[in-house]
Amino acid sequence: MTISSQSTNLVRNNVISGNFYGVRLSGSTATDNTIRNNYIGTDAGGTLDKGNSNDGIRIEGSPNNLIQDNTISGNNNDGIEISGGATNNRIFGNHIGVFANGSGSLGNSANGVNLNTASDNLVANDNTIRYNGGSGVFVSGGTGNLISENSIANNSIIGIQLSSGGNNNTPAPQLISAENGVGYIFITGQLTGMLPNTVYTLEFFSNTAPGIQGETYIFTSTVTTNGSGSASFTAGPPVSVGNLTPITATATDPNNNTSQFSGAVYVFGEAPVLTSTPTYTPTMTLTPSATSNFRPTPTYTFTPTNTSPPGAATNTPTRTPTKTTSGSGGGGATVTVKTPTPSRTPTLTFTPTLLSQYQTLTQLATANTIEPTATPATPTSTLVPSATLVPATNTATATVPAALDTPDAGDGGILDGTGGGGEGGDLFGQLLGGGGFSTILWIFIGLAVILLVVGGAMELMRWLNSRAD
Ligand SMILES: [Ca+2]
Ligand SMILES: [Ca+2]
Repeated sequence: MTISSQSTNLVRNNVISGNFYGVRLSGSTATDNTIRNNYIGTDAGGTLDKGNSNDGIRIEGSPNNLIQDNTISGNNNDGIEISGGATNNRIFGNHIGVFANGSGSLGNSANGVNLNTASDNLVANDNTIRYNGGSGVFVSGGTGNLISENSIANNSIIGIQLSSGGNNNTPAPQLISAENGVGYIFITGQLTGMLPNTVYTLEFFSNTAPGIQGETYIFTSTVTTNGSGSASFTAGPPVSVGNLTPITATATDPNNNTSQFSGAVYVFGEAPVLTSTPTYTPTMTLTPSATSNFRPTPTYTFTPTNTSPPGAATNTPTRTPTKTTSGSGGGGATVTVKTPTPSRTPTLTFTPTLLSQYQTLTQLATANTIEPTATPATPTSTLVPSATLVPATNTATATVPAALDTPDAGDGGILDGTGGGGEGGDLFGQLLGGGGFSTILWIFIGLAVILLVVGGAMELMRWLNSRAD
């Protein structure tokens, strides 16, 4: 079938097989045609190779056409070739190189899609491009061809091949690692040789087999290059895949120049469990304002900033702010500062007064004055010093003179050395020692008797001598 220089045709629900080209659009005025839901190169069951002997669909310089939801398999050249500078053609949701049901190998002999000096076309939105004899998508010479969110695998060369400046030969990302997390994979990589200071869209794919292809689209993120056209990136696609799953990626610049697929990295091991670490910025507000005799309860507000890596679960901060106040008072005493809680909330009461019709406006205003009936509670905070004063221990010893002997009822006050009724003894007894008094007394008495006897004897002898004269 050839549509030459004709527009707005609809080719739908046909089996177009066994021809030279399946469908051929030719000329710049062959625009706005739609080719939808046809089997091109297969049998009516969509599983047998009844390929056209050249391309399944060939567009030669014709812009703005839509190729959607077709099965284009088994053709003996490219599945689709767009050439001659054709622009703005859209290739959406086709099965290229597989059975009509999307699985099974029924490749076209050359590329799945061949963008041959064609620019600004779209190969996007869930095309399946597999088992073709060349590359999945071959871009040669044109630019701005967006290749996005397709399933591209099992093609004989590579998934996306840029040639002859196609898509400006945008370099593929370089994946460095992919680790398995819980419900996500953690990918690191870098861009080099890209446009400086440019935002690139990264698309990530998982694969069931190694290769430079992209079988299952899983994630999109963006990264901005520096002034040297380089950037490092991390990504955390929230998907679960098995260990050793090959991961690949593409990069697309803002002008829709999509790169080739990167080489694969293999998901390995288990990434650390990513937990967010919220950063708290505490602020304290006092409502109402504190006064000299009223200290309101502080109200704390925490503003969390989640710093989770991409793909990690977002934690909800649950921390309850606390406040600890301590300090010291004068003299080293420890002071506990108590924060009061207002025990009463001022309320307003309003008691309307029934007015007579003769009251003035002034009276009316006075009668309806709203007065608060409660006042803020007396503050309950006190400064409680816990230090106590401990008197010093007095260690001086006083010398107390002994009491003089005093008369007592036991001995009538005589200085006889004996105590009366528990007295320790009179002065005479004390000087002499109470225990030796009677012995000394008796010595005196003995001496006196001796003196008396001697004296008497001398007087007797004098008398006897005088008689003898
Ligand atoms: Ca064939
Ligand atoms: Ca071709």
